[in-house]
Amino acid sequence: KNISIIGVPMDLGQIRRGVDMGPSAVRYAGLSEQVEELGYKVNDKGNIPVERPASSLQGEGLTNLQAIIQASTHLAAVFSEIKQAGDFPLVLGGDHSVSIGSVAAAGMHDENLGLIWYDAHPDLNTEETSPSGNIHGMPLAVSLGIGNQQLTSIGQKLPKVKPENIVIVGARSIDEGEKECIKKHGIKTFTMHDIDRLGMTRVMEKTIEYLKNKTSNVHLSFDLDSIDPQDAPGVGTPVLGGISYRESHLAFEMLSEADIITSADIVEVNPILDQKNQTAHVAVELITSLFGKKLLYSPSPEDKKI
Ligand code: DIR
Ligand code: MN
Ligand code: MN
Ligand code: MN
Repeated sequence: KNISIIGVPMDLGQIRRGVDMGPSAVRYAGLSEQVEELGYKVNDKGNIPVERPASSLQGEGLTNLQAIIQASTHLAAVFSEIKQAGDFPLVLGGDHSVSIGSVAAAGMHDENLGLIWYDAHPDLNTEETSPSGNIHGMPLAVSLGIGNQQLTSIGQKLPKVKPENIVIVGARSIDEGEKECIKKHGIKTFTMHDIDRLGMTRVMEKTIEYLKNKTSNVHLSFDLDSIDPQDAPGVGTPVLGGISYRESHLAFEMLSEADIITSADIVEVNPILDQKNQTAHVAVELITSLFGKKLLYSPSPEDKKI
């Protein structure tokens, strides 16, 4: 019933500065206070140190590779300690490359880890397919054991998650290599088209049903660019036509009712690109829904797995 927060002030997985201030922005929006209000004990473990290389060699393969390996290895160790203590790890990015470390650690504690990738992008690129060389476009591939070997062997050498235990929700900007990867590995993907057609209720029912019986731990990797830029403008790579704030509330409330999520990342919040910290506020609001906040009666954490 305890939530442990770890900040990862890392902006090395992409080129826009400011996302390293994501952990501060989300804390300032009241994360601990709001989660405590629901009855949880919150333990904020502060930030992981992130070394910034003197020069980031953009255009030379994987940008900032060594620094990202270092931070990810550190994050995986802290995440793992939290899991061992039986607590819920909540990681504050940073760009989405931080999920390399969290999924690596979550996967060490469960060979049948489930993973929900709530994002405008599937993040399934490799050095070969990436249009940018930015590692934040690769963490889901890395978690599957695909791509740079130094990245895929963080934590342990095995893939951290099986393709049949992954669900992508909200995708609408998908590179050619990523399309092939989704097809090749049969990764369950609900694009914006599916959300439009089926509605978020059906999409989440299907997601929960797909994961519930074959996994016991499910990690939620929540990239704020999944949300429509009108509701969440403070992100480095906004994509029009996203999931609305209301749809996301519904989605996270349904995940809470199903009681399947056992760890999460909140990534890509960039306060420099934001309007009055709106994106961090949206992140905090949605996370409280994930932890059981209801408009009328919220269940006590004692009644829940997490
Ligand atoms: C793009 C952008 N697919 C890339 N990826 C982003 O650079 O690989 N992921 N923004 O969140
Ligand atoms: Mn992402
Ligand atoms: Mn994204
Ligand atoms: Mn709500």
